[in-house]
Amino acid sequence: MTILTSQMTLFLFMLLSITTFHKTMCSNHTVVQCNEKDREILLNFKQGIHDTFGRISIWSEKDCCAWEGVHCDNTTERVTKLDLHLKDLKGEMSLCILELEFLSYLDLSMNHFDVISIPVTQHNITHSSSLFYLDLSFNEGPNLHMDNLDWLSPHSSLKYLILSGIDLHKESNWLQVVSTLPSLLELQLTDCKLNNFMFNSSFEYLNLSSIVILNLSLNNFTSHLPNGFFNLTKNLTYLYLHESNIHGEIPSSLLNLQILRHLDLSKNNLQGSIPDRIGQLPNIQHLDLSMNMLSGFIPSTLGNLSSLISLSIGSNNFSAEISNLTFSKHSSLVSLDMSNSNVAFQFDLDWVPPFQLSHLSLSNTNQGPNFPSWIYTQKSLQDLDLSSSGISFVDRNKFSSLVERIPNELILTNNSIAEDISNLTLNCLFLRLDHNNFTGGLPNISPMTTHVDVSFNSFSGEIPHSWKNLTDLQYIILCRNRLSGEVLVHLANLKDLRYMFLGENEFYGTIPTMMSQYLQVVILRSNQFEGNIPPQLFNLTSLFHLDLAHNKFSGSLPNSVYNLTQMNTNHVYVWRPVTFNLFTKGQEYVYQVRPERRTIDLSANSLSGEVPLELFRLVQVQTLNLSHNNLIGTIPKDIGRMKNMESLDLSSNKFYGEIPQSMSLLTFLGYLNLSYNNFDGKIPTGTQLQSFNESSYIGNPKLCGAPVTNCTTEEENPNTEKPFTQIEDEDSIRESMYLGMGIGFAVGFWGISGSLFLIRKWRHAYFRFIDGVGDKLYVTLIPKLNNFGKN
Ligand SMILES: *[C@@H]1O[C@H](CO)[C@@H](O)[C@H](O)[C@H]1NC(C)=O
Ligand SMILES: *[C@@H]1O[C@H](CO)[C@@H](O)[C@H](O)[C@H]1NC(C)=O
Ligand SMILES: *[C@@H]1O[C@H](CO)[C@@H](O)[C@H](O)[C@H]1NC(C)=O
Ligand SMILES: *[C@@H]1O[C@H](CO)[C@@H](O)[C@H](O)[C@H]1NC(C)=O
Ligand SMILES: *[C@@H]1O[C@H](CO)[C@@H](O)[C@H](O)[C@H]1NC(C)=O
Ligand SMILES: *[C@@H]1O[C@H](CO)[C@@H](O)[C@H](O)[C@H]1NC(C)=O
Ligand SMILES: *[C@@H]1O[C@H](CO)[C@@H](O)[C@H](O)[C@H]1NC(C)=O
Ligand SMILES: *[C@@H]1O[C@H](CO)[C@@H](O)[C@H](O)[C@H]1NC(C)=O
Ligand SMILES: *[C@@H]1O[C@H](CO)[C@@H](O)[C@H](O)[C@H]1NC(C)=O
Ligand SMILES: *[C@@H]1O[C@H](CO)[C@@H](O)[C@H](O)[C@H]1NC(C)=O
Ligand SMILES: *[C@@H]1O[C@H](CO)[C@@H](O)[C@H](O)[C@H]1NC(C)=O
Ligand SMILES: CC(=O)N[C@H]1CO[C@H](CO)[C@@H](O)[C@@H]1O
Repeated sequence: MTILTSQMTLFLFMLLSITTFHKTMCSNHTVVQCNEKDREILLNFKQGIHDTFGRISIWSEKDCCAWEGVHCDNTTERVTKLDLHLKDLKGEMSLCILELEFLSYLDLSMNHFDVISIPVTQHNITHSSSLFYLDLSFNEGPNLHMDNLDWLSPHSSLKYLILSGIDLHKESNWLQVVSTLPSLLELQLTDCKLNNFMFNSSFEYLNLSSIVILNLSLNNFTSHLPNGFFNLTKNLTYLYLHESNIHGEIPSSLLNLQILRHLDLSKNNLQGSIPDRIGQLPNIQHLDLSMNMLSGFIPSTLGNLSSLISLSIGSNNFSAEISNLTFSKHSSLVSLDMSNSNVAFQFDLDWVPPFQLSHLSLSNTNQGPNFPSWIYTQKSLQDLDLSSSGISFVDRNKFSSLVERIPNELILTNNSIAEDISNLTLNCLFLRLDHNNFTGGLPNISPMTTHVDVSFNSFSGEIPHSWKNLTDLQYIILCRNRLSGEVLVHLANLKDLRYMFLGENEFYGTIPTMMSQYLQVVILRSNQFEGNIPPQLFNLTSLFHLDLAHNKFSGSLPNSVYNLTQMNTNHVYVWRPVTFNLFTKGQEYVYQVRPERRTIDLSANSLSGEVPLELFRLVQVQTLNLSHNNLIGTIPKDIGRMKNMESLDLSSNKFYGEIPQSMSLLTFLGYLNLSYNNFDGKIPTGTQLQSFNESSYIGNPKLCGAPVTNCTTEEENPNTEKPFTQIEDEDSIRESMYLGMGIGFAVGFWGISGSLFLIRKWRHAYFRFIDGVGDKLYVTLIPKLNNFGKN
């Protein structure tokens, strides 16, 4: 195993240290004193570093062997190991550090270094290097690059070389360089912008036969894999080539790799069919061919791979049938992902598989209308994803006990299940039952639950007692049900809540003054909430989407609205965006929650009083809808600074005064509605404000200028009643939603892409999520990440 190999080395290393330690104790040696030359090199290295958190501030005292991350040999007193991973270091990573004569282990990974410098002296290091472990990976500097890898040549003892995340696109000979390292066991060059596999030159002379672990995922090869390439890598056991823009067919030399255990070719452009010879990979345990363009039949020889632990072949173009026979020998299978495929599943109704899965995804496949009965036999499922699989009917008892058992992730999104599950207690951490036909009360959920989405069902009644103490809950999505009660009283206790989607239910009550400080999204749209909007709501520094529309809120807007700092800064961190479709009066519109689209929608309430001018200083807001209230105010000149504004609706209020010339600076404005107010003066001319049609301005009798016609005559406005009709309002909502919608926005709701791993913040979130999934971790692309932490 990946983890074993590197761990064993670590173990040996420690064993060595312990023995030397023992020896010194016997000879009553005094404390190790650091070698003066080594000390100087370390101090040199430190010079370029910004140690923002003071993690290596101790690096100045006399004895460098006692410094953070530095390890010396007890007898020779020379520096042998430098481990500074995850120390928040920034600045320059100077490879002068490799001049440490006895350095055998160097780990500078997972910091924020933004430049690497390679001193010329690197190329003529005279001592024979004993460096066997070198990890510079996952530093987050935007411009971390190396022109070439020539500096590696003195380090011929290297066994582990991990440079993931460093831009190596200028190094076209990377393969040649690494082939000069005769002991190399593990090579990780993920996300190095490699664009070349030396396809056109000959590679037969390369010596890659020592490599056991090869990870070249997340590069951009834009080509096929050279056919005989894997004839050179006879010891290859772990191969990761995920998302690397590889074209062509699966090369036949790959199927000669007799000891291959992990093979990940997912998210490429592979074509052709899976060769029959795949059945001759006797040791394969993890096979991931998902998200390619493979077609044809799924070979029956796949059934011979009796060592398989995880199989992922979804999102291809197979036109195949799969029967219980395909899996007859897969008694070790733990993870199966066949999502997004047209494969016809021909399992006998009474089939009892030879395996017990912990992870199963059959989303976007054709399973229904009955829940697949073989899944009921799986007693150790941790994750189950059956979204969009056409299921309508379940065996009530078997279904209940299955879903209650699942501890991690349960996704049944977008089926037609119409059960009453109010008696169940679901123990999963991630729960998605949205877009079904569940009825009755909400089920009980575990106090550890972090994500709940039960939107678009027919759940009714109040929030169950078990939902009132969910201290870990971060995402609660209850939209479009028939739920009622004073929900906010309970949610106010959830200190970690980020997303709160309660729209389109029958909830009532007021907004409490204390709410989670982490709230990013608050959607209370279309309920019966009432009372004032407490100033504290505008004090939530992470909030970027606030939708209180269509309730009965009253009172005025507090000045503290400017404290919505997230509406004002242009960088937002969000776990993931959310998009869903709303059907209103037979029409569908897309409702988007994404951080680039800062939204304030307070429309169709009974808000009154003066609108604080601060509202128009929230420069990042893209959608502002205050329509259908009784708000008074003018549009200040400041509005010209709201440069990102795409949709502005102030209609049916009591705004007055002139439309400032500066409004013409809002070049992204795609929807404008100022109708039915008391604006006066002339609409600024020669600007795009003329590109909106008259309906944007109608109902302001004193407003002049194109596109308003008849504006010289003082219009009578006998009817002071607001011309507010439900239909008109919904039309305008729909329009304003459409506008400014990004093209190609297709981030799946809970979709987790491999590139997640590159972004530290996300990586941690993902690992938390994946924790306990065990083997799923292996199929993912970076076996290195937790080498020394896990297993
Ligand atoms: C010897 O080395 C080990 C491991 O590096 C260390 O823990 C120990 O303190 C050292 N012993 C002395 C006497 O310095
Ligand atoms: C080590 O040597 C010093 C003197 O050189 C002595 O005082 C001390 O007791 C010795 N310690 C041990 C553990 O033998
Ligand atoms: C290393 O090479 C550089 C030029 O490449 C030369 O100037 C320098 O003297 C050499 N250093 C040693 C220690 O040989
Ligand atoms: C390949 O692996 C075997 C078994 O671990 C080992 O004996 C052999 O030396 C390796 N080959 C190379 C070229 O490292
Ligand atoms: C990959 O490389 C091709 C050309 O070599 C380029 O057109 C494409 O944009 C690159 N893709 C990415 C994701 O960088
Ligand atoms: C790879 O090796 C196999 C068997 O050892 C051989 O048949 C094939 O011709 C080789 N392919 C290339 C391109 O060298
Ligand atoms: C849900 O049930 C209602 C009536 O009970 C039915 O009209 C509707 O079509 C069902 N929806 C789905 C998605 O099954
Ligand atoms: C829930 O449990 C109660 C008591 O055990 C039972 O009377 C009721 O029928 C159950 N409801 C459903 C929908 O199973
Ligand atoms: C809520 O959780 C806390 C801490 O876990 C516990 O002390 C308290 O009893 C729980 N309250 C309810 C109503 O379950
Ligand atoms: C808003 O937050 C600030 C600082 O966290 C605090 O001083 C202030 O009292 C808060 N305002 C309200 C209305 O809670
Ligand atoms: C706005 O935030 C600032 C700084 O956090 C705080 O001092 C101030 O009290 C807040 N204003 C209101 C009205 O909460
Ligand atoms: C247990 C079981 O259902 N076995 C069936 C698997 O498929 C073959 C071929 O369709 C049947 O003959 C077995 O009875």
